[in-house]
Amino acid sequence: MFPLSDYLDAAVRAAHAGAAILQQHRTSPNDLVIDHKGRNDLVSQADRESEDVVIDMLRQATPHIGIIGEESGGARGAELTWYIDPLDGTTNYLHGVEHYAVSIGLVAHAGASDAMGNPLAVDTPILGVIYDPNREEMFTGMHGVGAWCNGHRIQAARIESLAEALIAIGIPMRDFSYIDPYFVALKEVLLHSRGVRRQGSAALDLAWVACGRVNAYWEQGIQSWDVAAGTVIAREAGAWVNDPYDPKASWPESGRVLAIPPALKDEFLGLIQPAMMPVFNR
Ligand code: LIP
Repeated sequence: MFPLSDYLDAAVRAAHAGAAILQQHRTSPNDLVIDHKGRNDLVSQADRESEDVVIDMLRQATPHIGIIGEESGGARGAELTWYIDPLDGTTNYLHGVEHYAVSIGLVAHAGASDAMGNPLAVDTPILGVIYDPNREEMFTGMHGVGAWCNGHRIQAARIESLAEALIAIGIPMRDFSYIDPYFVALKEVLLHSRGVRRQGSAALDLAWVACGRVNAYWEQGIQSWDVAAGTVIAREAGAWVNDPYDPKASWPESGRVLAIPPALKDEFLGLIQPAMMPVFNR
Protein backbone atom coordinates (compact mmCIF):
# COMPACT_ATOMS: atom_id res chain seq x y z
CA MET A 1 0.00 0.00 0.00
CA PHE A 2 1.42 3.41 -0.99
CA PRO A 3 1.21 6.83 0.69
CA LEU A 4 -0.67 8.16 -2.32
CA SER A 5 -1.43 11.59 -0.86
CA ASP A 6 2.28 12.17 -0.21
CA TYR A 7 2.99 11.22 -3.82
CA LEU A 8 0.22 13.55 -4.96
CA ASP A 9 1.72 16.46 -2.99
CA ALA A 10 5.14 15.78 -4.50
CA ALA A 11 3.73 15.66 -8.05
CA VAL A 12 1.67 18.85 -7.58
CA ARG A 13 4.72 20.72 -6.27
CA ALA A 14 6.85 19.43 -9.15
CA ALA A 15 4.19 20.38 -11.74
CA HIS A 16 4.06 23.94 -10.37
CA ALA A 17 7.85 24.19 -10.49
CA GLY A 18 8.04 22.86 -14.06
CA ALA A 19 5.28 25.22 -15.19
CA ALA A 20 7.03 28.22 -13.61
CA ILE A 21 10.00 27.54 -15.89
CA LEU A 22 7.76 27.26 -18.95
CA GLN A 23 6.11 30.58 -18.15
CA GLN A 24 9.46 32.32 -17.55
CA HIS A 25 10.67 31.33 -21.00
CA ARG A 26 7.36 32.46 -22.56
CA THR A 27 8.40 36.03 -21.84
CA SER A 28 11.47 35.69 -24.10
CA PRO A 29 10.52 33.10 -26.75
CA ASN A 30 13.04 34.41 -29.27
CA ASP A 31 15.90 33.42 -26.99
CA LEU A 32 14.79 29.77 -26.80
CA VAL A 33 17.10 27.13 -28.24
CA ILE A 34 14.91 24.76 -30.28
CA ASP A 35 16.01 21.33 -31.53
CA HIS A 36 14.25 19.03 -33.99
CA LYS A 37 14.05 15.48 -32.56
CA GLY A 38 12.34 14.33 -35.76
CA ARG A 39 9.82 15.55 -38.29
CA ASN A 40 7.41 17.91 -36.46
CA ASP A 41 8.93 16.78 -33.16
CA LEU A 42 10.37 19.80 -31.41
CA VAL A 43 12.10 20.23 -28.09
CA SER A 44 13.23 23.47 -26.52
CA GLN A 45 15.32 24.54 -23.61
CA ALA A 46 12.02 25.13 -21.79
CA ASP A 47 11.00 21.44 -22.09
CA ARG A 48 14.44 20.34 -20.90
CA GLU A 49 14.69 22.70 -17.95
CA SER A 50 11.13 21.92 -16.88
CA GLU A 51 11.86 18.19 -16.99
CA ASP A 52 15.10 18.60 -15.01
CA VAL A 53 13.28 20.40 -12.21
CA VAL A 54 10.37 17.93 -12.16
CA ILE A 55 12.74 14.96 -12.06
CA ASP A 56 14.95 16.48 -9.35
CA MET A 57 11.95 17.17 -7.12
CA LEU A 58 10.39 13.73 -7.64
CA ARG A 59 13.73 11.99 -7.08
CA GLN A 60 14.19 13.80 -3.79
CA ALA A 61 10.67 13.11 -2.58
CA THR A 62 10.35 9.54 -3.89
CA PRO A 63 13.84 8.09 -4.49
CA HIS A 64 12.48 4.53 -4.74
CA ILE A 65 10.18 5.25 -7.71
CA GLY A 66 11.35 4.75 -11.32
CA ILE A 67 11.14 7.68 -13.73
CA ILE A 68 10.44 7.82 -17.46
CA GLY A 69 10.61 11.33 -18.90
CA GLU A 70 9.95 12.58 -22.42
CA GLU A 71 13.31 14.30 -22.80
CA SER A 72 15.67 12.24 -20.68
CA GLY A 73 14.40 8.69 -21.02
CA GLY A 74 14.91 6.87 -17.71
CA ALA A 75 13.84 3.50 -16.42
CA ARG A 76 10.82 1.76 -14.93
CA GLY A 77 10.82 1.01 -11.23
CA ALA A 78 10.08 -2.43 -9.79
CA GLU A 79 6.71 -1.41 -8.34
CA LEU A 80 6.07 2.17 -9.41
CA THR A 81 7.08 4.48 -12.25
CA TRP A 82 6.55 8.21 -12.80
CA TYR A 83 5.73 9.14 -16.42
CA ILE A 84 6.62 12.77 -17.04
CA ASP A 85 5.81 15.11 -19.89
CA PRO A 86 7.35 18.43 -18.84
CA LEU A 87 5.60 20.27 -21.68
CA ASP A 88 2.71 18.53 -23.37
CA GLY A 89 1.77 20.65 -26.37
CA THR A 90 5.28 21.76 -27.34
CA THR A 91 4.21 22.90 -30.79
CA ASN A 92 1.47 25.10 -29.32
CA TYR A 93 3.97 26.52 -26.83
CA LEU A 94 6.55 27.38 -29.45
CA HIS A 95 3.91 29.07 -31.62
CA GLY A 96 2.53 31.15 -28.77
CA VAL A 97 -0.72 29.16 -28.53
CA GLU A 98 -1.51 29.16 -24.82
CA HIS A 99 -2.70 25.57 -24.61
CA TYR A 100 -0.13 23.27 -23.05
CA ALA A 101 0.51 21.59 -19.70
CA VAL A 102 2.89 19.75 -17.42
CA SER A 103 1.78 16.15 -17.05
CA ILE A 104 2.94 13.73 -14.33
CA GLY A 105 1.45 10.26 -14.02
CA LEU A 106 2.29 7.44 -11.62
CA VAL A 107 1.85 3.85 -12.78
CA ALA A 108 1.79 0.91 -10.36
CA HIS A 109 3.03 -2.28 -11.94
CA ALA A 110 1.25 -5.62 -11.79
CA GLY A 111 1.68 -7.22 -8.35
CA ALA A 112 1.92 -3.91 -6.45
CA SER A 113 -0.97 -2.92 -4.16
CA ASP A 114 -3.41 -0.10 -4.81
CA ALA A 115 -4.41 2.67 -2.35
CA MET A 116 -6.73 0.23 -0.53
CA GLY A 117 -4.04 -2.45 -0.24
CA ASN A 118 -5.50 -4.69 -2.96
CA PRO A 119 -2.97 -6.32 -5.30
CA LEU A 120 -3.15 -5.03 -8.87
CA ALA A 121 -3.48 -7.69 -11.56
CA VAL A 122 -2.17 -5.44 -14.33
CA ASP A 123 -0.10 -2.26 -14.72
CA THR A 124 -2.39 0.59 -13.63
CA PRO A 125 -2.05 4.40 -13.66
CA ILE A 126 -2.83 5.26 -10.03
CA LEU A 127 -2.10 8.98 -9.82
CA GLY A 128 -2.31 11.82 -12.29
CA VAL A 129 -1.41 15.51 -12.12
CA ILE A 130 -1.90 17.83 -15.10
CA TYR A 131 -1.23 21.54 -14.65
CA ASP A 132 -2.40 24.12 -17.20
CA PRO A 133 -0.46 27.26 -16.23
CA ASN A 134 -2.39 29.57 -18.55
CA ARG A 135 -5.77 28.82 -17.01
CA GLU A 136 -4.21 28.03 -13.62
CA GLU A 137 -6.04 24.73 -13.56
CA MET A 138 -4.59 21.81 -11.61
CA PHE A 139 -6.25 18.52 -12.58
CA THR A 140 -5.61 15.59 -10.26
CA GLY A 141 -6.81 12.02 -10.07
CA MET A 142 -6.26 9.12 -7.71
CA HIS A 143 -7.11 5.54 -8.58
CA GLY A 144 -10.22 4.43 -6.68
CA VAL A 145 -10.62 7.82 -5.01
CA GLY A 146 -11.67 10.45 -7.57
CA ALA A 147 -10.73 13.30 -9.90
CA TRP A 148 -10.53 17.04 -9.20
CA CYS A 149 -9.85 20.38 -10.85
CA ASN A 150 -8.43 22.94 -8.41
CA GLY A 151 -9.79 20.83 -5.56
CA HIS A 152 -13.34 20.54 -6.94
CA ARG A 153 -14.66 17.11 -7.90
CA ILE A 154 -15.04 16.66 -11.68
CA GLN A 155 -17.05 14.23 -13.77
CA ALA A 156 -17.13 13.37 -17.44
CA ALA A 157 -20.33 14.56 -19.11
CA ARG A 158 -23.20 12.08 -18.91
CA ILE A 159 -24.45 11.98 -22.48
CA GLU A 160 -26.20 9.08 -24.10
CA SER A 161 -25.68 9.75 -27.78
CA LEU A 162 -22.68 10.41 -30.01
CA ALA A 163 -24.74 12.95 -31.94
CA GLU A 164 -24.45 15.22 -28.86
CA ALA A 165 -20.73 14.63 -28.38
CA LEU A 166 -17.89 17.08 -29.06
CA ILE A 167 -14.78 15.02 -29.83
CA ALA A 168 -11.17 16.07 -29.23
CA ILE A 169 -8.81 14.46 -31.74
CA GLY A 170 -5.15 14.40 -32.66
CA ILE A 171 -4.38 14.47 -36.37
CA PRO A 172 -1.27 12.51 -37.44
CA MET A 173 1.71 14.83 -37.72
CA ARG A 174 4.79 12.59 -37.64
CA ASP A 175 3.89 9.13 -38.90
CA PHE A 176 1.78 9.52 -42.03
CA SER A 177 1.82 5.82 -42.98
CA TYR A 178 -1.85 5.38 -41.93
CA ILE A 179 -3.15 8.73 -43.15
CA ASP A 180 -5.67 7.22 -45.61
CA PRO A 181 -7.43 4.87 -43.17
CA TYR A 182 -7.27 7.63 -40.57
CA PHE A 183 -9.28 9.98 -42.73
CA VAL A 184 -11.79 7.22 -43.52
CA ALA A 185 -12.30 6.77 -39.76
CA LEU A 186 -12.38 10.52 -39.10
CA LYS A 187 -15.09 10.97 -41.73
CA GLU A 188 -17.27 8.51 -39.81
CA VAL A 189 -16.61 10.42 -36.58
CA LEU A 190 -17.52 13.73 -38.24
CA LEU A 191 -20.72 12.29 -39.66
CA HIS A 192 -21.89 10.87 -36.33
CA SER A 193 -20.85 13.49 -33.75
CA ARG A 194 -21.43 17.16 -32.98
CA GLY A 195 -17.94 17.98 -34.30
CA VAL A 196 -14.25 17.67 -33.58
CA ARG A 197 -11.52 19.86 -32.07
CA ARG A 198 -7.74 19.44 -32.62
CA GLN A 199 -6.17 21.26 -29.70
CA GLY A 200 -2.63 19.86 -29.59
CA SER A 201 -2.22 18.63 -26.02
CA ALA A 202 -3.16 15.04 -25.22
CA ALA A 203 -2.89 15.71 -21.49
CA LEU A 204 -5.37 18.58 -21.64
CA ASP A 205 -7.65 16.66 -23.99
CA LEU A 206 -7.89 13.93 -21.34
CA ALA A 207 -8.33 16.47 -18.54
CA TRP A 208 -11.11 18.14 -20.56
CA VAL A 209 -12.89 14.82 -21.06
CA ALA A 210 -12.68 14.43 -17.29
CA CYS A 211 -14.36 17.77 -16.63
CA GLY A 212 -16.90 17.44 -19.45
CA ARG A 213 -15.70 20.26 -21.75
CA VAL A 214 -15.27 17.71 -24.51
CA ASN A 215 -17.03 14.37 -24.49
CA ALA A 216 -14.38 12.11 -25.98
CA TYR A 217 -10.74 12.16 -27.06
CA TRP A 218 -9.21 9.96 -29.78
CA GLU A 219 -5.59 9.93 -31.00
CA GLN A 220 -2.81 7.53 -31.94
CA GLY A 221 0.93 7.86 -32.54
CA ILE A 222 1.71 9.60 -29.25
CA GLN A 223 3.62 8.39 -26.17
CA SER A 224 3.03 6.84 -22.77
CA TRP A 225 4.05 10.04 -20.94
CA ASP A 226 1.45 12.05 -22.92
CA VAL A 227 -1.39 9.93 -21.51
CA ALA A 228 -0.36 8.36 -18.16
CA ALA A 229 -1.67 11.15 -15.92
CA GLY A 230 -4.75 11.86 -18.06
CA THR A 231 -5.72 8.19 -18.05
CA VAL A 232 -6.25 8.06 -14.29
CA ILE A 233 -7.90 11.50 -14.16
CA ALA A 234 -10.39 10.70 -16.95
CA ARG A 235 -11.06 7.19 -15.60
CA GLU A 236 -11.76 8.53 -12.13
CA ALA A 237 -14.14 11.05 -13.71
CA GLY A 238 -16.12 8.16 -15.18
CA ALA A 239 -14.68 7.79 -18.69
CA TRP A 240 -13.52 4.58 -20.37
CA VAL A 241 -9.86 5.13 -21.33
CA ASN A 242 -7.77 2.64 -23.24
CA ASP A 243 -6.13 1.54 -26.47
CA PRO A 244 -9.07 1.27 -28.91
CA TYR A 245 -7.31 -1.39 -30.98
CA ASP A 246 -6.03 -3.68 -28.20
CA PRO A 247 -8.70 -5.04 -25.88
CA LYS A 248 -6.01 -6.69 -23.72
CA ALA A 249 -4.17 -3.46 -22.89
CA SER A 250 -4.46 -2.29 -19.27
CA TRP A 251 -3.84 1.37 -20.14
CA PRO A 252 -3.01 3.25 -23.38
CA GLU A 253 0.75 2.93 -22.90
CA SER A 254 1.00 2.35 -26.66
CA GLY A 255 0.11 6.00 -27.31
CA ARG A 256 -3.12 4.93 -29.04
CA VAL A 257 -5.92 6.29 -26.97
CA LEU A 258 -9.66 6.64 -26.76
CA ALA A 259 -11.32 8.32 -23.76
CA ILE A 260 -15.11 8.28 -23.85
CA PRO A 261 -18.17 7.78 -21.65
CA PRO A 262 -18.78 4.00 -21.39
CA ALA A 263 -22.25 4.37 -22.92
CA LEU A 264 -20.73 5.68 -26.17
CA LYS A 265 -17.70 3.40 -26.39
CA ASP A 266 -19.05 0.61 -28.58
CA GLU A 267 -20.67 2.99 -31.06
CA PHE A 268 -17.42 4.96 -31.38
CA LEU A 269 -15.29 1.83 -31.78
CA GLY A 270 -17.69 0.73 -34.50
CA LEU A 271 -16.89 3.95 -36.39
CA ILE A 272 -13.09 3.80 -36.21
CA GLN A 273 -12.14 0.14 -35.97
CA PRO A 274 -13.09 -1.02 -39.50
CA ALA A 275 -10.51 1.33 -41.04
CA MET A 276 -7.96 1.41 -38.23
CA MET A 277 -7.78 -2.19 -36.93
CA PRO A 278 -5.97 -3.49 -40.03
CA VAL A 279 -3.27 -0.84 -39.39
CA PHE A 280 -2.78 -1.25 -35.65
CA ASN A 281 -3.82 -4.78 -34.82
CA ARG A 282 -2.45 -6.91 -37.61
C1 LIP B 1 1.79 16.26 -28.23
C2 LIP B 1 0.49 15.58 -27.89
C3 LIP B 1 -0.56 15.93 -28.90
C4 LIP B 1 -0.16 15.41 -30.20
C5 LIP B 1 1.16 16.00 -30.61
C6 LIP B 1 2.22 15.78 -29.56
P1 LIP B 1 4.15 16.80 -27.05
O1 LIP B 1 2.78 15.94 -27.25
O2 LIP B 1 0.03 15.94 -26.65
O3 LIP B 1 -1.81 15.39 -28.54
O4 LIP B 1 -1.14 15.61 -31.18
O5 LIP B 1 1.57 15.39 -31.78
O6 LIP B 1 2.60 14.44 -29.47
O7 LIP B 1 5.10 16.27 -28.08
O8 LIP B 1 3.85 18.22 -27.24
O9 LIP B 1 4.57 16.48 -25.66
